[in-house]
Amino acid sequence: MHLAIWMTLCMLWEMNAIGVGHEVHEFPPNFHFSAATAAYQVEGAWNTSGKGENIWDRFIHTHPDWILDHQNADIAADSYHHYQDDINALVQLNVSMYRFSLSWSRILPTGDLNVINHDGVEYYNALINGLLSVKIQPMVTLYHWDLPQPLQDLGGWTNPIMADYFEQYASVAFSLFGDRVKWWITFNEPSHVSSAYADGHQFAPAVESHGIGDYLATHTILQSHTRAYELYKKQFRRKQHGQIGMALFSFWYEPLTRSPTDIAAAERGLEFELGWFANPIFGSGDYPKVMRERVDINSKAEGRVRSRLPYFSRDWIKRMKGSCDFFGLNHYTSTLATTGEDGEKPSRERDSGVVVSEDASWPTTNSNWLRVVPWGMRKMLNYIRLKYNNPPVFITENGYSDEGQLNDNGRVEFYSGYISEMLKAINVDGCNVIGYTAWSLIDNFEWNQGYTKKFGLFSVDYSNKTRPRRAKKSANFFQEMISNNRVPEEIFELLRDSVPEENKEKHPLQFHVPFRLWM
Ligand code: PNW
Repeated sequence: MHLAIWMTLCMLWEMNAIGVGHEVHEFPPNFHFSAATAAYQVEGAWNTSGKGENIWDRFIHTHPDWILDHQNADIAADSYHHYQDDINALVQLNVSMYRFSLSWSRILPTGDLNVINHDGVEYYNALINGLLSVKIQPMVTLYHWDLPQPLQDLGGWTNPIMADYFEQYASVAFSLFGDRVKWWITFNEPSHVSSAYADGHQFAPAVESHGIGDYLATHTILQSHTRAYELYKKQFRRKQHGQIGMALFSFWYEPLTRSPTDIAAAERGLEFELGWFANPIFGSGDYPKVMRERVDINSKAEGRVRSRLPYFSRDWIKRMKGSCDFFGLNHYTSTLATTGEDGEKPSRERDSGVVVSEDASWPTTNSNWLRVVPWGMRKMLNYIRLKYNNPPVFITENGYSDEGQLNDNGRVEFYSGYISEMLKAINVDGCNVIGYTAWSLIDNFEWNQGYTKKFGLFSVDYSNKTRPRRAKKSANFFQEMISNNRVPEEIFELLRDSVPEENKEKHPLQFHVPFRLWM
């Protein structure tokens, strides 16, 4: 293109006069807004109407002391009986989608196909039909951490046989609900599922096998996902026209300093957390190269005869590559990265050679792992755009934790900041983000933190038997933002330059390629 024309176009772009056809603080056409929950965290009814026991039921009932407030989720927000109140809350929010998960053991109490629990199936039918009747699309997660206990008794995700069970469970879900469900997520945050086979009693099933159990679990999960994806493609897609993704969790890793070793540490941090799953699915089809090299070397040095990181056959690499229709991203926060040795021996943490820390200036929340770092969202999205060839990204979780007050200014600020940064990633940088999900619709059971951490746009009165839901200030903010299809300009203006100048070239995969959209 002629240089003069090119420069004029660049200028016009910067002035927002051309390009995407809408302003920087506006959402693109057909953007999806959603809010999320997960079965175990909200449903309750843990042993009623034929539901089987899962690993979280077992974990909590045998070790109440492993939960911060010694509470359980036997009743929780009782969505099993009050799902209509959840639907009403979604209507009030004005979202076009609801992300929830199926409880495997509510549908298949033994985990296997020998028993199909009619009441469980009817519960999800009623929820799905209720949503569709008010024009809300269901986005359904098949696995949000609640494995049927009988399958854990066989070794859970470290046993490759689980891929058979998962494929069969997925086939039941597609057959029963796929006529109405068009958005599927196979696994929620598989890195956390696998960590539960490494870190002992943090999460169910509380296996302690760091640097071994977690790598094995991931190996099975990736194959389970791929088999469900292939099954859908072969048997269901032509009729049902749905899409399948995975919801991957990642911190943004910011190099501690500009030194090449810190930049490399940040890259490794991302590869060992996000790339562990994203590289097999959206990249080369295999684990990240740096992971393969480091775990192989460490395993050898430990005198092992095989690498702790299992190998995929060439056939599996081919099958996994491209096995998602969209990239589900659960992003909450950032961390600083430097090179060093940390964590148990052996462990994924130690294999990564990354030592993380927090910047004391980043505002805290009620969860100690979660600090408010809105610009990390923009960097995260741009990293995915550049690393994995700009796939369609659906933000499947993003949210803020406090004590549950209705006047939740901290949450409003969090959402304004993160959503503004997402809009910059879309409208300025050209990231292909197609939807955004708030975690969570309602205050719920926060795993080993019990009810001490609240993420909801709506509060739940746990002292009342009917568990009434009440809109917080953030719910009203959301409702307005969606109705106006934009983040309020005054808020956006404040955040226009929220990436500190000195941070801008810290990472080699930095963004700012504003012309990609229309080239
Ligand atoms: C995610 N961490 O979990 C889950 O998908 C949700 O079920 C959960 O309620 C939500 O985020 C908020 O925590 C996480 O310690 C649990 O870094 C722990 C961490 C991150 C995410």
